[in-house]
Amino acid sequence: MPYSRSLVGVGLLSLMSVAFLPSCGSSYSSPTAPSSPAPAPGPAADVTILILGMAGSASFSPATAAVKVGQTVAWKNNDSITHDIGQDGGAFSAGGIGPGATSNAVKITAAGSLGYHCMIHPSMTGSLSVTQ
Ligand SMILES: [Cu+2]
Repeated sequence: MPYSRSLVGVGLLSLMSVAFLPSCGSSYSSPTAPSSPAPAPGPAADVTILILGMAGSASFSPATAAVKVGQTVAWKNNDSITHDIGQDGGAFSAGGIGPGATSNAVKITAAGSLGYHCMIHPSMTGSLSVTQ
């Protein structure tokens, strides 16, 4: 006498606690971005030379820049890679200049023709024609 008995419906009433707690992050208080003034660009140099790319003696504009003793010179890198400007004799260095950046202003203290080049790409050459 088969007597099958199906126990159906032992409902496990999982009482899901449906607590709609108001999410406490509803206030969009963006972190107060202190609108700090943009970092002051360094003092503008008297003469700014553009770095155009690795083009030998045409890497800089102007290729020969006229400078007076006591003036400052900076290089603005219009290329897409970093350059590092140094005087041929090591008298000055503008340091590494990232793409789009402008070097620190370098003060020129002696008259004459000062050749410089890129320390990374020595084929990039330029010069300063420094007069009193
Ligand atoms: Cu370079």
